[in-house]
Amino acid sequence: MLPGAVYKSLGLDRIYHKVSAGQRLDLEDGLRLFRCGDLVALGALAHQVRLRRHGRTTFYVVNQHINYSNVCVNGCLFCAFRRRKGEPGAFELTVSDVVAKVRERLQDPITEIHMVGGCHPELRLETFEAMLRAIRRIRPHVHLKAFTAVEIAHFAHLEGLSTREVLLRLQAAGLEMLPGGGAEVFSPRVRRLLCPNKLDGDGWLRVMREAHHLGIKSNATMLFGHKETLEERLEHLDALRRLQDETGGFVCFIPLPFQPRNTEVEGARGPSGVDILKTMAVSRLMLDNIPHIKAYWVMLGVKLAQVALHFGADDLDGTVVEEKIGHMAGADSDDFLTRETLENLIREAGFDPVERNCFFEPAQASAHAG
Ligand code: V47
Repeated sequence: MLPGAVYKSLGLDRIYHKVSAGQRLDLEDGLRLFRCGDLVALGALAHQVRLRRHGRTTFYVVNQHINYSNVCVNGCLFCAFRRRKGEPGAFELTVSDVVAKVRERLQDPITEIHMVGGCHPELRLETFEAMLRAIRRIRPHVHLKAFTAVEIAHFAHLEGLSTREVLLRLQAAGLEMLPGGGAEVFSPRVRRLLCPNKLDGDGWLRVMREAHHLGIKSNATMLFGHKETLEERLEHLDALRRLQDETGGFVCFIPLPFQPRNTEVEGARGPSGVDILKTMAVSRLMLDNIPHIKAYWVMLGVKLAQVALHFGADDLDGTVVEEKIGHMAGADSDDFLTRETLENLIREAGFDPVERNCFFEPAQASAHAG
């Protein structure tokens, strides 16, 4: 970290002392950090916290993304992935299509399958149970991270069940973790503008609380750089921090920079590089109870993701393969990275690569076997 005098000159004296003492920052501190003109000083503060927690370790995962469908009833303006049923470009996979995708990569040492889709108007819960069971049969050791809190609430609505009942059924079929998507920004103002039909912020947090109480860990995201204010970003982080105090179920936080192409968000160009790095650093500093911060290379681009490892992030996500949500919105990153590329990127940035599973435990040889 830079000398205390630097932070004093920036008016960040109090924050510097709080961070050094491991004390919690409040929303006003967060705003001061966002408004700090010295990006390197801000990054150094977050980097100190990152080094304290993880040393020079940077995590990555060998994973596979599967999108079972992009058909969605919600119509969120920021989403370039969604289609109405029957619209050109709409797709939905059957259980055997999903099995075929898993089989295609059976020779790869994958430890995590990340499966999400849109809020499909007809697909039934039993289809999703069948998908999970089928994957489990052919890859018995892989960890299944699937369905956002928004999808869980949608399944519950279609089935006339509670979200807790849906979670229990999916857990019995093999679901181990929920990905962090669908959180966007919790602000009701922004949700009214961009995704009025989607599960609201309180609903998202409620499903996550239920999942955590059932022993299903999850990640959390924040989509930023569209219509939200800095205060709304900080309120979002604070809501996650409060739930985490209660449940301890969040494993990793993922700030997602908005990709504007092919979306219907007027006048939004997505965040600048400086804004992305600031948001990464502020997230690390505010979320004192969430262990990991992910620089998701798909949305950041590989180059900025590498730099973000010096701004509080300790994870690069994974090999991915066939990512659609970011790429359909214009993300110009590659489709996938090999394990070797990920390790080289991490080493070149000055860190020690460690392969993890979805819970951030060291990847096990047994998972590689199947
Ligand atoms: O929920 C949608 C976001 C999310 C755009 O949990 C967009 O490990 C940018 O949640 N520009 C899906 N973002 C991705 C996601 C995720 C990815 C990797 C790992 C994990 C994890 C979770 O992408 C959506 C939405 O918030 N999104 N459209 C867009 N135009």
